[in-house]
Amino acid sequence: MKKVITYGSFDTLHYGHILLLKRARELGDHLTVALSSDAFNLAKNKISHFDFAQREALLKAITYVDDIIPEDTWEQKRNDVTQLNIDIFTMGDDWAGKFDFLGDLCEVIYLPRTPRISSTAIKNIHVSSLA
Ligand code: C2G
Repeated sequence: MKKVITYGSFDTLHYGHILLLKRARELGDHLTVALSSDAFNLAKNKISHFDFAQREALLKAITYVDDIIPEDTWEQKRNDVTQLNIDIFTMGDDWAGKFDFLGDLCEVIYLPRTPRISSTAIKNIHVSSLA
């Protein structure tokens, strides 16, 4: 069984995330998502709109996601890949090159990021414009 892992906050879940998760799952037979904890989001200078439990509940509803673990630190990736017997590490290509150091443990694949959609853009949509 080819195991895939990916990391992120997945705040205000949107189709860019869904496409990423779909493509990640299609790289193998099993996809683990390491979901950023609220504390780690702060370490990334991000305040997520939804807390970990809410973001986790949304991810659990996605057929492409087989397992979810917390992401608490930048440094946990090597241990995760080893402990979970991961074959492929994948991220959107806005991270291209940043995780090549995992290349001795597993395949590292960067997937095309979906343009024009982001959690930040969604959070900036003013309620009035939705009226
Ligand atoms: N993504 C995408 N297209 C978008 C937005 C995001 O493909 N329009 C991808 C990102 O490239 C990332 C994943 O969706 O692979 C999750 O995005 P974020 O939640 O923004 O993750 P990020 O804050 O980049 O956290 O240790 C790694 C970090 O936890 C990554």
